[in-house]
Amino acid sequence: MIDFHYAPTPNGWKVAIMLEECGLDYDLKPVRLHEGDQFAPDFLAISPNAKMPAILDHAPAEGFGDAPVPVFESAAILLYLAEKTGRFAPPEADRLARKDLMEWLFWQTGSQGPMGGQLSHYRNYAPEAERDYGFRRYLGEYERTMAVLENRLKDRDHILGEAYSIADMQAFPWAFIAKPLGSSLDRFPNVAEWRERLKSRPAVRRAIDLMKDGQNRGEGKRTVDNDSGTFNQNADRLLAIGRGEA
Ligand SMILES: N[C@@H](CCC(=O)N[C@@H](CS)C(=O)NCC(=O)O)C(=O)O
Repeated sequence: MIDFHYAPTPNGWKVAIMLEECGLDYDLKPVRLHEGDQFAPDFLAISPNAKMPAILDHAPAEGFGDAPVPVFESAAILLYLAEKTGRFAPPEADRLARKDLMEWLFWQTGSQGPMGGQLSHYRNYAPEAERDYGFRRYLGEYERTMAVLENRLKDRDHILGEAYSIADMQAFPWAFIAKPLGSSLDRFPNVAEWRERLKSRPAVRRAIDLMKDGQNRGEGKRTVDNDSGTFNQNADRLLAIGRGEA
């Protein structure tokens, strides 16, 4: 059994998609980000970055030892699960395809994800008075990454080519929410088609519907202006936790 520490956000969906695609049994452990669950010692032991998604695999594959295996960072989790199941990643022996896979996982982790995340913050949650420059800056950066994806998907159905893989699962959620981010896929038709292709997969739909009612949006949306407990990660807090003071 796999404990799946999850909140219904694009980063959470990446792992939900893989678990659903593989039909793996998982025990859903909701992380209530506005309640500060990400700072609980038990959670930090699994995810020292104090962010979800994270997993705890109680039945790891041979070679991982006897204790349950914790994994944090979405791309690392997807790779771990791909290796565990032998699915949705090119085989180790295909060195070139493996290299491609690593490139696109790192690209998402280092470029598309952080730009989308900051765009989301400025568009949806930043103090009203301070939104403008941050929004424009990250919209441009996010759309730049969409252009990279657009070019990659020219003449390809999926990021690695023919085969659907964890590289697609990693990048899809941030393209899926282009509109709520204040962007649009109109200029990126290859991305728009790929998004539809993935969205039509039953496993992807189950994943993006997981705990849908718990999404931070609509009426009652928590923002920096109305909720001091949300979006409140900082160095002081983590250092205090490290000293055992919090
Ligand atoms: N690079 C990380 C990003 C994870 C991340 O940013 N998670 C957010 C939710 S989408 C989180 O847990 N935020 C809690 C907080 O900032 O307090 C990954 O891909 O796993």
